[in-house]
Amino acid sequence: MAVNSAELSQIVDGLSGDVKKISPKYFYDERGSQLFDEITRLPEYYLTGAELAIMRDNIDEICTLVGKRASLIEFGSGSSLKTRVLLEHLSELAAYVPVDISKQHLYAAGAQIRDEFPHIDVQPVVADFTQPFQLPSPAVMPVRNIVYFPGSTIGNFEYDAAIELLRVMHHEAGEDGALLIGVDLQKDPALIERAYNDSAGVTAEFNLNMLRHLNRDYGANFDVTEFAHSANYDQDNGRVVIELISKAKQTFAVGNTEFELADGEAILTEYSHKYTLDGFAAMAGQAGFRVAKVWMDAERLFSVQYCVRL
Ligand code: AVJ
Repeated sequence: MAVNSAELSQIVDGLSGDVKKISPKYFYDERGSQLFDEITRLPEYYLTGAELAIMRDNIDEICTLVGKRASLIEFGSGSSLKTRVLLEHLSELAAYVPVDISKQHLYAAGAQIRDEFPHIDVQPVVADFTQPFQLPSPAVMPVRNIVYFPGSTIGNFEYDAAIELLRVMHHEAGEDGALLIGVDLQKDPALIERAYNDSAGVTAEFNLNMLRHLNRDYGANFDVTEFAHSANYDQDNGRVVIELISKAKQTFAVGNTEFELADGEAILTEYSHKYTLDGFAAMAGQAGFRVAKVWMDAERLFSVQYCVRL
């Protein structure tokens, strides 16, 4: 496979600063996507179960807010159960528009949705959803656009980038549009940390797999056995900090660029932000949204929020 040079320089840049980091997007090769699926089924990973329960328990009210003949625009390729709950219950949907940068992943997921829901007009869009993109024109003219962003994936973005992404959503929602978004909530740090340090070690595998991905597809030479998984909740900043910790002083290369790591030095691979209701509302407000409705599970672990334009 030819190395994508824009991505390669992104990786080298991230490793060249004071704090070494690699974007979480490099978790998701084929094995990484499988491991993430496994994570969503772990007993400690409360997010997926809580969000699915919220969707099921409130689906009638959600459908009433979305209304008839909406176009559902999912940011991400949408192979999840949560999406299926929505598609099963929304009536007279004008179109379902999953948006993802990975064409292969998107088309495979799209074909499966078409199979399961033959009456739905599925219109996949290959695009980097952090930048504005062109929406398709379905046969049925949509009454409104509903942007769907489940999973608390917003948590991967730092404050400014999250607002920027919410602004793209605001733009794609258009005049009478809205945003339906999954948002993980701040809670007992021990509970959060357990979700990212599961006893079966799947999250550790997921984190380490990023190095194998870089070795295979980006000409890196990481010795994976020389790294350890680490995930700590930083309560002051309301985020889980996920890192790969070097077990020794070592060197590695990515393409032609060499790097040094001290014993115990970290490579940051992911932030997973957790929000208060007020904190998320303020952020949404910065992007032109008003939170019109919040649904939560009984334990208030997770939220699904319906945001309309200010
Ligand atoms: C896909 C970004 C929502 O932050 O919980 C899970 C990714 N990383 N375990 C999250 C993840 C480690 C996940 N998101």
